[in-house]
Amino acid sequence: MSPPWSVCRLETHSDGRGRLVAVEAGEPHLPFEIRRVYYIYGVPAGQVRGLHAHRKLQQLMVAVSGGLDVILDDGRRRRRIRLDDPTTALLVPPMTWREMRDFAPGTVCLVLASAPYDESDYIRTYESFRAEAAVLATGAVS
Ligand code: T46
Repeated sequence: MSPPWSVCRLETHSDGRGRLVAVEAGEPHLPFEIRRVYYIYGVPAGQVRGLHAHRKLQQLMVAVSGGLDVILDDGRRRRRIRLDDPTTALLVPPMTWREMRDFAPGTVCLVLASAPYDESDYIRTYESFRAEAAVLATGAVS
């Protein structure tokens, strides 16, 4: 069974003036309406971000500059994905534990999100995440 997250290639418009990438609602790699945009930058060497999951939020992540490792875990599988190309987008579905590590100097990570910021959507410990994911998995087969 394939993991619930996915990596896709964004179309680049290149000409003598440089390159442009557009992300537009309705495209297959963006299965949600964008309700929020934020970006992460200025991450000191060795710092780790994330370390949480979201109950409902969907996000599309792009390293528009530099690179970082995103570790994703759905409670059964764990994968480490290097984002270091502004034409590569990572779709992170709900109920996915994420950790962001090994930021290169100068990294800017753009995130498109399906909902406004909501602290109650966060699961902040891995143990709680595993427990909630297990309950959902049980519900799915019964
Ligand atoms: C995620 C990963 C990829 C806001 O006020 N509004 C916002 O939209 C966000 C995202 C954060 N904040 C505040 C909350 C904290 O006081 O900014 C501060 C840092 O947020 P946080 O510690 O959650 O940052 P990360 O990098 O650990 O996680 C963020 C997102 O929160 C999260 O949804 O998936 O990036």
